[in-house]
Amino acid sequence: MQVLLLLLAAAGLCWGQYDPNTLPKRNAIVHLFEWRWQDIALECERYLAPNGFGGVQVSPPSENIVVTNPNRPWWERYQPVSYKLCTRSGNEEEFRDMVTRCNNVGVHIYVDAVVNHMCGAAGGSGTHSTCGSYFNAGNRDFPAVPYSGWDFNDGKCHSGSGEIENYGDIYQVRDCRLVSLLDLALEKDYVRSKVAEYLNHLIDIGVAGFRLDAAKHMWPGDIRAFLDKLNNLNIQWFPEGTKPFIYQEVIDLGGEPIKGSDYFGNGRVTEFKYGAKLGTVIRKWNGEKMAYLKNWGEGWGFVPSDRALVFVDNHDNQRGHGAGGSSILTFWDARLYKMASGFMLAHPYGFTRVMSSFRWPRYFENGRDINDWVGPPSNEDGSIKPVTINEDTTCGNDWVCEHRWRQIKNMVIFRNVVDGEPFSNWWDNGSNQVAFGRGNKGFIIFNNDDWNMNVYVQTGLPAGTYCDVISGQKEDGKCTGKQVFVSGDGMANFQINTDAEDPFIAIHVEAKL
Ligand code: AAO
Repeated sequence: MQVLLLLLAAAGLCWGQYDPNTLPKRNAIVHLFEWRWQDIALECERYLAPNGFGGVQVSPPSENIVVTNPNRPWWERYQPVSYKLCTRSGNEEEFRDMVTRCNNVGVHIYVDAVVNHMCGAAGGSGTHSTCGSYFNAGNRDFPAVPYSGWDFNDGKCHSGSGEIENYGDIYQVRDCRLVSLLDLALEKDYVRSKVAEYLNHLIDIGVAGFRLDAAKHMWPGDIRAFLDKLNNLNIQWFPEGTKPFIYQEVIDLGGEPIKGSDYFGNGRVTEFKYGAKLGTVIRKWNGEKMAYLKNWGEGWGFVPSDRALVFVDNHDNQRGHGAGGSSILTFWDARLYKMASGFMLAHPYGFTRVMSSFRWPRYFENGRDINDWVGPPSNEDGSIKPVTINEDTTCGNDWVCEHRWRQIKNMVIFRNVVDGEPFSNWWDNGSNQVAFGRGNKGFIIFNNDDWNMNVYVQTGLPAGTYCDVISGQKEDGKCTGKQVFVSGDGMANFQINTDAEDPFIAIHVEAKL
């Protein structure tokens, strides 16, 4: 028994890195999808640090194939050809400058690490790569790493086509090609060492952790083997002995043999059920209602809270890639999206990631967006357009900047204010009017019914006048939006009409007059 416990401890505890490595009271990161490094550096300094964001997930920084048919899709960045830090987002110097400047204001950088594969099998040969490195997909030659034929899983895959044909077969999922992407032989120590070298380069520059792309397509033990080779974080910004935060992209919506829990030994996993279910509830599909959210979290069959990375949408499922389906809420459904984001950021379950997108010419044909490939706002020569900032603090050049929407930004702050406080004072009307608090620090209430709401509920908060941080916020000692009066017994009256611009109200102790 003792031996078993020791083994379990070794497998489950020693290697795992579950702590997001954000500064205390910074409890959300934002995915600045396809942003340039120089824009991220500025955003850390001018917006993210002052508003309590803990970090940024950046798009893959490793050199990728240049795809011209279609013309420079966003997904070309998921096809590495080398581990040089050289992409449309910027070069190594700009990457270093970003990491340094963001760390210096307490905003940490999380790298999207594409290490399951290189480019697609039909990627051709030549120097059509973001840094001009030569490669030959046909004979598996990537001299800039270097990788060659025996570093790939071609011989190990047992599906007829060499592709993943059946997600019910765990060997295919791990040993065959995902959408034709050349699958690295991570069982080889050489390949593990090259991956670790790449990640250590990033760690030494100062990054705080990694999203492991396509983790489901790697064996958990192979992941552990390269994680085992990683350095501790740079002591210029992190306490000695800090391990990188690891969150693995494992799509587990149920119904397949590979489970998120298979990966707990390595770090956290992306909980895809979260956004899919929350979208279904807020859209009121399949008879779902917000009252059912009372036991949101593990009660809904999600992974344990301290193993979960959660999000309303991600760069894939906001455009029909990956998994989650049509229930996923995105900026295109702004009103419902803000409610879902508000719910997520108020609720204690999981570590939260906010999405920040670019607009694209969405166009549905037969239920599918035929422009799902369109890359970031760019110039004629393919370079990515800068993120410009309008006078009203929103973004220009087709950058959506959901993280700058007042409702979402203020809920990121709410999450920091209520950090560590228990889920409390749940109330619902049996339908789609619900409310809950976080100890005596914050309270949120929603009306997603088709009729007006006028209720007295227990907030758990100290008496006083609070500014609603959804319709406005506290500025110069005044509320720019609605006010809420909490009486001595913690009760407060809330009125939310069904046609309100945003049918929810949130208050917390730092927005009290
Ligand atoms: C592009 C072209 C391809 C071409 C390839 C190579 O589109 O036609 O063959 O280049 O030339 C992204 C894009 C891809 C793109 C790729 C490389 O999305 O379109 O391919 O870059 O440029 C699976 C993986 C998951 C992956 C997701 C997209 O498990 O890891 O597919 N996400 C990551 C990234 C993503 C990136 C890659 C990985 C590759 O976030 O941006 O791809 O680096 C099931 C499985 C899931 C599976 C989905 C989709 O989901 O469970 O594991 O995700 O299928 O194939 C229900 C089920 C649900 C199921 C879903 C869809 O909801 O409950 O389980 O249906 O069937």
